[in-house]
Amino acid sequence: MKNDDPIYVAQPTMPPLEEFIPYLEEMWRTRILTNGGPFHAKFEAALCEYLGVKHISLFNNGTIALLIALQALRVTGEVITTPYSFVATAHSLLWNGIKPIFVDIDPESLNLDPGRIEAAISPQTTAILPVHCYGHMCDVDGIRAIAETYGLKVIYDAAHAFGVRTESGTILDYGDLSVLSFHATKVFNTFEGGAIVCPNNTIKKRIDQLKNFGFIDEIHVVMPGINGKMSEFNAAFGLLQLKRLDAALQRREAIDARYRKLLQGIAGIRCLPPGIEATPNYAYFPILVQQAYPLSRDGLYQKMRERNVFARRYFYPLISDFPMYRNLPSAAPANLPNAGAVAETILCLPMSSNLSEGDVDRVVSCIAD
Ligand code: T4K
Repeated sequence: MKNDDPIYVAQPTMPPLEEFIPYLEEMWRTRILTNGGPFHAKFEAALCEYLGVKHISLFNNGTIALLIALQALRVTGEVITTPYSFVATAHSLLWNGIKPIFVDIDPESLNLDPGRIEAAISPQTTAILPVHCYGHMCDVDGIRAIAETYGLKVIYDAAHAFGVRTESGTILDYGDLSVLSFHATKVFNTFEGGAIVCPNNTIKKRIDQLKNFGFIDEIHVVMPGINGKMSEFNAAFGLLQLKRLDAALQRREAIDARYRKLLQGIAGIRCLPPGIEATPNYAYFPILVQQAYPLSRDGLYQKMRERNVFARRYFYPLISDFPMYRNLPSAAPANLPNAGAVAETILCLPMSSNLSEGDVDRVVSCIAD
């Protein structure tokens, strides 16, 4: 990379083009392009094995997967969720005619604070939709305890959490369902894509029907489904991507370590502490720009842009500040002080397996000089 080439917050990991050609040739030969073809079946099986889960249903993106996860569990009424996420999290509720109830985050983990959930539960509450933000594990035990007490479903938005593991196994086993995103900007990408991790075959079957218009065979439609299918192109690409994933994750770990080392001691810059998960995925590298730093967060963001380094303010504004949410009582800033404070100071630095040490040094020099 030339010294002044742009550095973006994310950049997809991709295999050498020539390795994908045989997969394309196979698709040209069979002319099976979608609707659950051979690459789709192989990719589902390979993902189950890689992630250590029993059942998975592939999707065309993470947002449709979220919509269908809520449909699959027949979630209605009110759902407790975090304001500190990508807007798709709450949009999936509105698209299902569900009222989001925003609950504040824990200031350290930046995930939904279980200690505040109980006060937000009403007779209409049917589920909790937490996010493993930046791939950092939620307080899954705290959330489970509340869900069990009140008989609520739990759907984890695990869009950032591909490959994250606890001491005992995958993070994707918590809750009733977990939803993944394979968008280009994610740790693992299939261009666009997503998935729902399901605990058993019964729910997987329902999900598979919901994403295929509600068909159960050629002539019977039993529910108002949607088109959420992943194409053969995306599935084949995913299959190939899995081969290099471990190397990409190792690279991310090294970049994370370099950032932490170089940013240490810069007054007013705070790195987020590592999460509680045993195997992180280093999906993002967020910093908090605090008062002791000579520039505001937005000042630093601008300065970096001028040097062709494109950090991003994930997640500012809060979801609860967008027009379709801000009139909800739970969206009031006074209800969400931790999320509000973090949204004002957060900056996600470039993070991808393609970054060189020189790139990381260039990013840090924008902050340090
Ligand atoms: N839940 C959560 C918690 C999520 O974070 C997301 C998505 C979802 C649900 C929904 O999943 P999907 O339906 O997307 O599968 C990006 C992504 O579009 C979005 O997937 C992601 N979260 C969100 C956090 O970030 P933008 O609008 O910031 O992306 P964009 O296009 O500005 O890309 C950022 C940078 O990445 C670009 O400046 C350059 C680089 N880039 C991007 C693309 C698309 C590339 O190098 N190549 C590319 O193809 O939303």
